Amino acid sequence: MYFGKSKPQTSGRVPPNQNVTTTFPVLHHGNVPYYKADLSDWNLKIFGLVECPITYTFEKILDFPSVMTKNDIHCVTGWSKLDNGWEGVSTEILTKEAKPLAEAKHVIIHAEEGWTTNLPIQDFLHETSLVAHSHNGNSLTPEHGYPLRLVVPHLYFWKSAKWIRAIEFVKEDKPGFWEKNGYHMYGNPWKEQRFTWD
Ligand SMILES: Nc1nc2c(c(=O)[nH]1)N[C@H]1C(S)=C(S)[C@@H](COP(=O)(O)O)O[C@H]1N2
Ligand SMILES: [Mo]
Repeated sequence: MYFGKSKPQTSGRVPPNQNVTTTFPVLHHGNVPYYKADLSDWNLKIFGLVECPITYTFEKILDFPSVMTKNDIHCVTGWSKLDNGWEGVSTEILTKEAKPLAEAKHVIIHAEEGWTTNLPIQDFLHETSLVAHSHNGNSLTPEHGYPLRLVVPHLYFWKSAKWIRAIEFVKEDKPGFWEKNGYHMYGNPWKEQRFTWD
């Protein structure tokens, strides 16, 4: 039972100054990459402060135990999209074989065209963080990050890099593409950490 609230399913789920959309907007800087059908021109490198740097093919990514999650995403430009179903690999499982060193405190995600974003290691390895190859039961479309994107639902969605190609473990935090352009180094949507000065 609920008492006159028109949207009980969204109450408490939408961060301040966000509007729920049922569409899936496409947002990025740069060009959408296209790959060969067999993805032989794609790989994912894990490097930096790790004991065993490693490069994975897409086939190998699919060999990892798969996770399915459902979550809400919040874009810094003001839209939120609820109940996204993702399938992929947990970030912790993905990077375990590389053995991140104790000095590693931050992660830089490298995407196509040199686009980067930064986040603390505990947010990258958070239990709800994953690299996803599917959204709502379908393979990612090129516009939404095919073949693999990061999904970190507890931070603003710009941290969820599309077209990821490398994960770098580092000691010091370093601003990525949007962060150099004034976006917040952390990006907690519940605290409205949109810009550096927030
Ligand atoms: N490689 C890359 N990933 C990116 C971006 C980008 O410019 N390049 N933009 C981010 C931003 S600002 C948002 S809101 C989301 C949008 O994801 P979508 O286009 O799948 O909705 O992707 C994020 N990931
Ligand atoms: Mo965004």
